[in-house]
Amino acid sequence: MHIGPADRVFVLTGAGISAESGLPTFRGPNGLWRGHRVEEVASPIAWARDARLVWTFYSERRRKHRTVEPNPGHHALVQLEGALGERFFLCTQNVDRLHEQAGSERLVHMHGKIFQSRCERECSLPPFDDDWTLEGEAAIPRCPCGGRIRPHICWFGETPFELERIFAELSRSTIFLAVGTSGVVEPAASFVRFARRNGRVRTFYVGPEEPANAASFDEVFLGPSGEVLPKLFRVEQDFSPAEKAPQ
Ligand code: BJW
Repeated sequence: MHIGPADRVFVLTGAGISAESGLPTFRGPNGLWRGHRVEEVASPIAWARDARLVWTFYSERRRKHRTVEPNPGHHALVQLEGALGERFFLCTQNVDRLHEQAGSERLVHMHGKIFQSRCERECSLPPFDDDWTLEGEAAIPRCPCGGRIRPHICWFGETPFELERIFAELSRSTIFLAVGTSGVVEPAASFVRFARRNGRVRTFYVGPEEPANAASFDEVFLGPSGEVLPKLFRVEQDFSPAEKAPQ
């Protein structure tokens, strides 16, 4: 993929980029959790019905997420950010912290972060860092206002985070790259079509199989992102006059 001096790159990542680090995807062969689809444990309805089940799901994941490390796919995006600076933007649907662990900085988590919690009520308590896990018969912690503490995660039916910034970055991008996402969960699945509205954008997908929205991509690179991404980018640098050799 050629990236020129005037290009701005928007990268959307999904669960697939973390698969090679040992985190299961949602809709793959190991996607069910104790027989539940993600929709059944990641929704306000699930929380209202059985908050302990929801916390059991997120507690298991917190324990697992403490042990995983970034893979070459995450590192390739850090290298690209290093080459492009503010012309690079990364939007992840993932709640893991592997992009940060690899060194990504221009990054937003549109579905939240596994190691953050907040009050279930819209009280004055802001989201906070938290690695509490539900053990045995322990009670779910409560906020000073009396509400129960819940994971700071965007569940089905809730509005994703940072959408204003995401759409602003999409509007000015000239390259849209999606990595390891099945293209079925909205609004992320429509970002590629939104990016295409500016007419001059090139769109790419990386993953082992075609996503549901494959028709919206100019090119699909089939393969695991840890193998494809490190070889994918060819960045043309814009040398300023000061850096050119003296005449
Ligand atoms: C590899 C690989 C390797 C494997 N290398 N790749 C229209 C119709 C019907 C319903 C809706 C609709 N519009 C909106 C909705 C509702 C809903 C929705 O989309 N439902 C669909 C399922 C139909 N959306 C919402 O409710 C969202 N909110 C919303 O729309 O608010 C309204 C609004 C919109 C815009 C503005 C204002 C308001 C919220 C969605 C919340 C999603 N939450 C979850 C769980 C919480 C996070 C967590 O606990 O971790 O987020 S669901 C789950 O899916 C998780 C993921 O981030 C998300 C996406 O999954 P992803 O990443 O695509 O994973 P998989 O497993 O599906 O795919 C993995 C891919 O990796 C596969 O393709 C593999 O091939 C690939 N892969 N190995 C590279 N080595």
